[in-house]
Amino acid sequence: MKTQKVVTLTQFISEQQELNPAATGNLTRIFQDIILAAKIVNRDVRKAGLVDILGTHGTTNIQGEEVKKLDVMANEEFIAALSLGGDCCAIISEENEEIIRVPNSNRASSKYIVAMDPLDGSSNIDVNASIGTIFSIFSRISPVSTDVTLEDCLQKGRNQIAAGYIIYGSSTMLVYTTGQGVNGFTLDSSIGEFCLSHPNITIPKNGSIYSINEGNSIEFSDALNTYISYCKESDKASNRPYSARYIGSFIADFHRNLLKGGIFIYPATLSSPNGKLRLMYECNPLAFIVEQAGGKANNGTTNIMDIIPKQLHQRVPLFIGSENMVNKAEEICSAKPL
Ligand code: P6P
Repeated sequence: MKTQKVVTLTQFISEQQELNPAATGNLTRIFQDIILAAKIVNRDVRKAGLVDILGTHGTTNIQGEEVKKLDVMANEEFIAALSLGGDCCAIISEENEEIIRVPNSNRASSKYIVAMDPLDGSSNIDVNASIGTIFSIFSRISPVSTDVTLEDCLQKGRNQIAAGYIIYGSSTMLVYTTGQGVNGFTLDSSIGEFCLSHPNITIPKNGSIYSINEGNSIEFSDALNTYISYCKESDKASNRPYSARYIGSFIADFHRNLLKGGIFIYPATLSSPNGKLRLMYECNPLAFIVEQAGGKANNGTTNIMDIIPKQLHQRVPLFIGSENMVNKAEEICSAKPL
């Protein structure tokens, strides 16, 4: 019987590094830091169901250790791994208001900045729905011998060197791009390795899934409600009516649509005119991934990765997924009212 060659994420990244003559190994080491933290967070997320046995957050467990909220724990694990690795000079995290400048990182190799949402969708943990970590990596602009500046951090998505996410679902997967396509790796806990399971992921140009919280439709623009009605019309030639799928965990909705085709929308609403999702560490990284997979991401009119950030935790409206579906949504949403 022909044995399938297992390619681990570590091997895959090393091979990618060898193909790039300019590579110095720093990015490879950053990925190793991320992989380590991902395995630790995965271990603790998998125990979340035992919280009544292990104690709820804010208490101490049977070992007398403080039980932390999982998103706090995840944040601490990724910051620790990236700080100890020595190749990251600064971290932007959804859990931290200010830039986390990594001390002693003025070494020549510490040129990378990581923006992350350490555990997105954490409110879904109690109901055992999939959650995820999202990360974006780019190079600092200022010289390594100086302190990292806000300008180093407020770079548009086009400047990303790499982006990825870990989804803690029925299996744990890490999906990433460095601009050479998108590849997915599934954690084999029996050997403690992420193994290549989804090579060269591409998103179908068309899909039949739309993902939006229609509970907020009273606050949507008339044009967006027109698009939602379009999704519900019967037209076999365009696979309509589409199926509504909305888990309330961005990573889970995005990952399903990436593999099957579809559109995810978190739009501007009357109470949240900039939507809910964050540009730097939710929208930009997944826009990079979806575009590398042949899809599209905009704020309704402008490509997400062309938006110049003004604040670290800036929110933007988001339309992301199959190219033709995002284009159709843009066409209907930007049509002049009759
Ligand atoms: P709503 C989770 O809290 C999150 O940040 C995303 O993961 C998810 O897509 C969105 O919020 C859900 O928001 O307003 O529909 O509950």
